[in-house]
Amino acid sequence: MVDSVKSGPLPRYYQLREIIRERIVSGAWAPGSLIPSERELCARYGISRMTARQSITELVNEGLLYREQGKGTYVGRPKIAQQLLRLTGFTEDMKSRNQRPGAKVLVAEMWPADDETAERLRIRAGQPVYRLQRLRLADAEPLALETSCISFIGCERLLANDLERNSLYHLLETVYDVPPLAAEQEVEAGIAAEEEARHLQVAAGSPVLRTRRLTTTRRNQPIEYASSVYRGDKYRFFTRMVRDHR
Ligand code: 16G
Repeated sequence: MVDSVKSGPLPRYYQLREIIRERIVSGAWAPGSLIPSERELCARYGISRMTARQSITELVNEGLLYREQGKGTYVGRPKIAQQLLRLTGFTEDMKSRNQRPGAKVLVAEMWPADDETAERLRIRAGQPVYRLQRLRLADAEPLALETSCISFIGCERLLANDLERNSLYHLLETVYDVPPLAAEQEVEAGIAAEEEARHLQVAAGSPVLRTRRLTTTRRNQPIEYASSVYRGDKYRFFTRMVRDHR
């Protein structure tokens, strides 16, 4: 392991950056731990403050480190990658990561669909849909706020289900015979509004990822239109693309 910064063809900031990266990747510096201050790094490696700052800034930009005002610089936690290859629900995603899925129901009601929801679900505006808003947790930590509008004949029976302890997708599949089979999803960047921030336990204005998902069942029939807000510091979306043969 290289542990000193030398003069030579490699810029000093680059050498220090790679030393720090190695500490993180090898696990010597654990996620969430405080790293040495710029001053300590300068003394330890005989480099200037500017050089130390540049190395840290680059790793902050990569997401490997994060700064906390007035406290210092910490090792980042790896983000949760939601794959966009198979249609899965939150419970399934968390179980496959060996994390404990959780939900807090904020709203569960029959709600007259607004124009956008009605259009996506191919129903008339004002027609009642089952509307569920949940705070989703992984190992008791808040990760996302999800609002799902569900529409199928008899969807009001969902009012009797406990959606804190049950997976919505599992119920749709096993109890209601409207299995989620496919979905279209879009993701965009945003910032947390005050109430969203309060639920997600981040500062208002923090970066979030906003998603919209239209889920269909057999015969391409729409059953769910969901809009969700994911913590930008916890989530990334992952997809895989293959180029057409031409
Ligand atoms: C996912 C879906 C959400 C769905 C939920 C079901 C997105 C953007 N959202 O989080 O639409 O309602 O899973 O989860 O991915 P459950 O089966 O655990 O209740």
